[in-house]
Amino acid sequence: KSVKPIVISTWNHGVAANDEAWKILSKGGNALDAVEQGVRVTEADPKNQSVGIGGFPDREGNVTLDACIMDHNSNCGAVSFLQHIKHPISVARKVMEETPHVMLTGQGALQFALDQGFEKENLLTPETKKAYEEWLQKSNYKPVINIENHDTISMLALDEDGNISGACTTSGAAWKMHGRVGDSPIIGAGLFLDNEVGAAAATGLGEAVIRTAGSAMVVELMRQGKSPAEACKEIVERIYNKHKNHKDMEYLQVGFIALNKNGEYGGYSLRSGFNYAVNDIEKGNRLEDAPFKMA
Ligand code: SD4
Repeated sequence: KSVKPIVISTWNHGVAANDEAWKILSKGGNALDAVEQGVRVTEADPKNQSVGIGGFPDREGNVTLDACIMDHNSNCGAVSFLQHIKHPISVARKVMEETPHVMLTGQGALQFALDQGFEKENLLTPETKKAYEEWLQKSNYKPVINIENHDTISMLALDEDGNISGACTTSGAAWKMHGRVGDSPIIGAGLFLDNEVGAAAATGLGEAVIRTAGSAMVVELMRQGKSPAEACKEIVERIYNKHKNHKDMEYLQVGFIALNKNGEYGGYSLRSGFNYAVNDIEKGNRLEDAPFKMA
């Protein structure tokens, strides 16, 4: 064991999630356990309105969750359009470890989760129910930059053995169409890693991240020699160029975080307001503002 561990995750809620991940990494534990346990903190927080319990519902009042997880052997698991289960990340891990598949969706994902012993819960809190009822009065669908639509937690970790894992979990865009799946459960879009190179993860408007295979491209740029920060910036520039005349541009926000095998990390977003939490041995757990292209 010779590598200095590090964990990075998206947004303010990353600080508490990193603390949990660090308990594992600092004791020589593995990155896969660290990222799963880390993002479970955010999933379980009913006050967080974009992940797990307490996430904003879709247009019909259903909370539907997306998540994926990936390890250093390129094993991966995902669930999408999953209802009634508070910890989709752990269901995703079970898909990875207990099935011949990578992704289960909707009813099938729920059935699998129940078979695995997960409990069915009501994920709509009094607060999100009230917000939904207020939203219903106008039923206006327009994503809001950096606010409720853009608070997925993505986490990347490097452990003492030099292995990388990543996790991504979200309730997706608030007031989305029933059945809509974003980038977050899609390996290559919301999350990607290659243990020879590094890892990347996304937050923001999932449609734009899927169109550009965002996280996979960030990892590929790092393979070609870019630093994590440079790679994130180049993909955000590409997303901007592809979308500058697109109808989504008005409310487009995307942000990426990346981590390489040497423990170097970085992030970049299209618009201001994106931050990420980083924890390592030297500087402890802190929030950093990502550089961005436009205000
Ligand atoms: C999605 N990417 O479902 C997610 C939303 C998000 O931060 O990232 N919020 O499109």
